[in-house]
Amino acid sequence: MVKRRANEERKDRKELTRRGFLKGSAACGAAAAAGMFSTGGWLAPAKAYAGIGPAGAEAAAAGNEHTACTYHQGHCGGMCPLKCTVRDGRLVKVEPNTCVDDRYETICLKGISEVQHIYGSHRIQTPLRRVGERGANEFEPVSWDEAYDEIVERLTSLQKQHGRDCVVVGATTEASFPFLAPMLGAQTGGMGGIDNGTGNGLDPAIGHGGGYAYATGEARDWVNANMALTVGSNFCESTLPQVRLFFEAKEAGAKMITVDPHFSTTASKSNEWIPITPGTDAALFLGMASAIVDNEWYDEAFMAAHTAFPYLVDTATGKLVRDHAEDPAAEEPETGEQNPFFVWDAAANARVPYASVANPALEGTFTEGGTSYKTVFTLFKENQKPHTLDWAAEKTGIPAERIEELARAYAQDGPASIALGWGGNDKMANADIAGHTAAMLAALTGNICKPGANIGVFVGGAWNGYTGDLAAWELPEDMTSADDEMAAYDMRTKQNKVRAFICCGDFFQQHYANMNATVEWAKSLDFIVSIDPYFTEGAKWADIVLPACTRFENEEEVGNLKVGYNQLVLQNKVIEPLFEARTDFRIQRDLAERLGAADALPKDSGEWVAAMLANSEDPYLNALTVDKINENHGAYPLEGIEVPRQAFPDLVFGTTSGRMDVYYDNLVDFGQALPTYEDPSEAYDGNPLRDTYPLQLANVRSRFRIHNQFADASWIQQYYEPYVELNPAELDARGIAADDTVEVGNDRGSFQCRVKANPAVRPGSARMIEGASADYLGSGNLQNVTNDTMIERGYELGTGPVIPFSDTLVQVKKA
Ligand SMILES: Nc1nc2c(c(=O)[nH]1)N[C@H]1C(S)=C(S)[C@@H](COP(=O)(O)OP(=O)(O)OC[C@H]3O[C@@H](n4cnc5c(=O)[nH]c(N)nc54)[C@H](O)[C@@H]3O)O[C@H]1N2
Ligand SMILES: Nc1nc2c(c(=O)[nH]1)N[C@H]1C(S)=C(S)[C@@H](COP(=O)(O)OP(=O)(O)OC[C@H]3O[C@@H](n4cnc5c(=O)[nH]c(N)nc54)[C@H](O)[C@@H]3O)O[C@H]1N2
Ligand SMILES: [Mo]
Repeated sequence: MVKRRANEERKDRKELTRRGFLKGSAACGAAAAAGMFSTGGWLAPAKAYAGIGPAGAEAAAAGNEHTACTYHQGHCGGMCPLKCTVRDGRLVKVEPNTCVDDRYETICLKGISEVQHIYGSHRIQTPLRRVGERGANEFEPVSWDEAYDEIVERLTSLQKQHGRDCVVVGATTEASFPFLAPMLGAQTGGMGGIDNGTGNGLDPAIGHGGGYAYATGEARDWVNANMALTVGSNFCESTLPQVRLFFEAKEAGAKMITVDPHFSTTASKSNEWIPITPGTDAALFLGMASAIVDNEWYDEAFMAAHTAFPYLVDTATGKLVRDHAEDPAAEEPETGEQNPFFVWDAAANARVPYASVANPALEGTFTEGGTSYKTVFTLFKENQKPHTLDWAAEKTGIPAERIEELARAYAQDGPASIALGWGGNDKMANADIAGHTAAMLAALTGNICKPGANIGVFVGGAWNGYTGDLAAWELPEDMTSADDEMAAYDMRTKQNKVRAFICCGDFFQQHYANMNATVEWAKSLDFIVSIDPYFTEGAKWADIVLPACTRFENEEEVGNLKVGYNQLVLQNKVIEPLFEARTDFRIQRDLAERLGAADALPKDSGEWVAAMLANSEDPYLNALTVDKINENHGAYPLEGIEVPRQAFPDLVFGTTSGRMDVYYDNLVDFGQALPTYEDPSEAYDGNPLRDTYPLQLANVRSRFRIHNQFADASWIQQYYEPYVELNPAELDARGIAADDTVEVGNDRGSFQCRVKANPAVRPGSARMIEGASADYLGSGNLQNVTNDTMIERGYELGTGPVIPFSDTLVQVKKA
């Protein structure tokens, strides 16, 4: 099954630096492209293009051309099912698939451009071994056998010395490595600190998104809303495959309002754009809450029946009153049924378990047996006192009347949805407070889990649509990954046992702020492996670099099966692996053979995919087969998707008490049991650091990239190459001209790149699309300047602190 290649084969290879090596390959790729087709050619239907004259038709008939289906990248929420045309072994055309129904037939510029990008200049062509200093970026090509031998030898000896869990396998979303950490007994590093800022505050009140603020419904539901209020998301770029849903809602009469410091694409497509001071989303929501409370626009019946507002709090401790003290040794926290919360029964003038009265007191201070209680709503009203409309206006820069009218419309004109983001305020240290306050707004008004009224991040679709319960491959019991000693972001600064890191994707660039700190740590590790189709920034610190396949390449007919937006998508072989690339599955399988773990893994990816279906507990899925999915062109609808998915339609939430648990008594010591405004950690007005570094640097996503991907998609580069954007007034003030090369810096570090003048960017901020490695910038990397302060409160939150990438102040100077 695994073809072993003699080491000798590689001996005659000239040693090359990585740069030299990639350059050579780029020239090769370009020549091949020029020889194969013109850009006019790929636009024509593949068969017709091949068939200019009868000779082409013959070629097609002779089997030189075929189509095959796969899926595309998933991190943009796409996972678009693609129909690919291959001619003479080369991918020549990528089209939307004809599969489920035309609502799911999507493709974007990134998908189309793969005919060029998979042959791009940064593809790694062969395994590489570091020859120079760590980070000197000097590598020699080696054979797979040499690479594997070195990996196994180094990992085994490190594990003998320091324990099995001295290894971390860090896999990004796009990489597929479910077997590697278990078979090594390695830690996984988690995806800690990313996209969890707002969710940390929102989810405990709803129990839906596991700390990630996934919306309680789909964007398809916006058509039912009277207003969809987007705050901190640029859906029209960050969910390109479903952007149609935004316009359908707008045409159906939903008022699309976007709150964003910058005139984003989504703002420009909305009915209204409301500019806001960066990092102050919590202040906007708190101001809205005050307007709702002061004007009594709230929904008392909903609050009494479905939220924690009537629950009693012991005023001495700030803790919610429950039936009995929880057993600290208990594995699972007790539910509200097992250990009830209490409310005040006015008729009986006594505290009673919450489920026992229909009309508990919403407000009041009560005393019983010497203990004084207040309801959550009473405490909330007290806590709102400083959060007045005028205060909110001052913080956010949004006029008080506008905040008040927004609150009124949200509460009174419903149904209304709030669309939060992962890319805006989420990347500020105070994001949880905004999430918590957003939950308050829904709890006050009942704008939740009914048509037109949902809340959370709608970006992606795959994260709030139907999920599909594919079976995981069962590994032997003793084959499990190790407990994570700490989150990966803490490994740089806190004592730990990690000696080796396997990066599947670019963990080092993408999962840490403050690159210089990351690099120092990377240099101190004993062994680093990078596995990726492309040569990443993090690969520069690796000892061994392995070339992975893209979605289009496979050794086998069937590669993988995933859940995309409301459908199953199958990865079929489109072309043979390019260069010497191997699939993620094969790399794991090869390593398993060397580690004596092969029997535990599927023997090939076909067996793996078949088991995902056959072993699923869902009868709809286990009745499916690969053949059946392929009869439907490699994509298959999940069950019930005609109706948009709705979380908690019966208003029984996934919380401890089953209601919206809006009071967080685990945060009493931080003064955040109820949302209380705090500034971001660095990028706030009035920070003295602003005298030196006056600009906040917003990190955003764009339709031209997926994080660090598509940097070497040269067709896309014609429209976008990495730059920082500033308002023209900020450029003038610095004597910088558009397109100049600038240095962006602060005390953590600096980088250089070109600058664009853009009046859509808010004065006082700079904006940059995250993800470009130093190879595409003048020098350095965006991550050199980003803020890696992890605030103390964060460690009390469900998914730990958020990395505040955009909570960053910089100065921009002409380079
Ligand atoms: N400064 C700053 N940093 C940020 C952010 C920010 O706003 N600012 N945003 C953060 C956010 S929100 C996120 S989610 C992360 C995302 O960052 P990642 O989690 O790193 O992103 P992904 O897109 O999942 O992974 C992309 C990597 O996987 C590789 N890849 C693609 N397909 C495959 C495959 O089949 N096999 C293998 N082995 N590799 C493959 C790609 O070449 C690429 O290197 O970045 C975070 N980093
Ligand atoms: N094409 C594409 N799509 C993607 C991705 C990609 O890389 N490319 N990445 C995916 C991933 S992992 C993620 S996390 C999502 C993120 O998706 P989104 O949450 O939509 O994030 P962004 O696209 O970065 O847009 C963030 C918006 O918030 C605004 N903003 C910045 N600071 C603030 C603030 O303080 N308050 C408010 N109200 N707004 C602010 C920015 O100007 C920007 O318009 O996108 C996903 N989709
Ligand atoms: Mo993300």
